Amino acid sequence: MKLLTVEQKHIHYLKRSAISKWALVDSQPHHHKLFMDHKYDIIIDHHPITEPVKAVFLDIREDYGANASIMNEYLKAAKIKPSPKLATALFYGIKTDTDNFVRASILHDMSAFKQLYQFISMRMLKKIESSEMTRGMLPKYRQAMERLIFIRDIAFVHMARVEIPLENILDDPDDESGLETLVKTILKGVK
Ligand SMILES: [Mn+2]
Repeated sequence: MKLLTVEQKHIHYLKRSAISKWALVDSQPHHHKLFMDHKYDIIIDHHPITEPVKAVFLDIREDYGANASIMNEYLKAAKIKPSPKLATALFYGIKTDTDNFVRASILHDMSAFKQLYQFISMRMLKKIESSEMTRGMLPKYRQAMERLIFIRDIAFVHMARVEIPLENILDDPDDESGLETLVKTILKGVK
């Protein structure tokens, strides 16, 4: 987010009255309690539909491994050439969401990946990929592993105050293989 200079605000700090259209991307209202009490104008997602979803414009494609692949098709249909930043962000989104193409339903993702490749900034991509873990973060990870407890098959870690953004620890918090992602992220950083 920092490298791509994407400005983001927590939903708590949004002035609701100043927003005329609500869009939800890569998720569905019942996925999080903060998402539930809105009427959405747009919902674009690729997660399986497990509960009825309503929006003025609804586009849920379960056969896409990455939401970024769907977004790429919108750009293509509108004949918009993505900027290097946008292309790199979508490209990285496809890489991580398909776990470098080892997850199911990747056909559409491969074609989006191929199309975006010509527009990306390799320098920026390399920077993003190597920024996932820094030396300074390792002690926190060690602490996390030491504090890890299991309650049935759910892993819990209480970290008190942490300065590392949570998305650095868990790529996709609603991912069922969250623990696997966590361990993999650590191994990736340590190698
Ligand atoms: Mn996704």
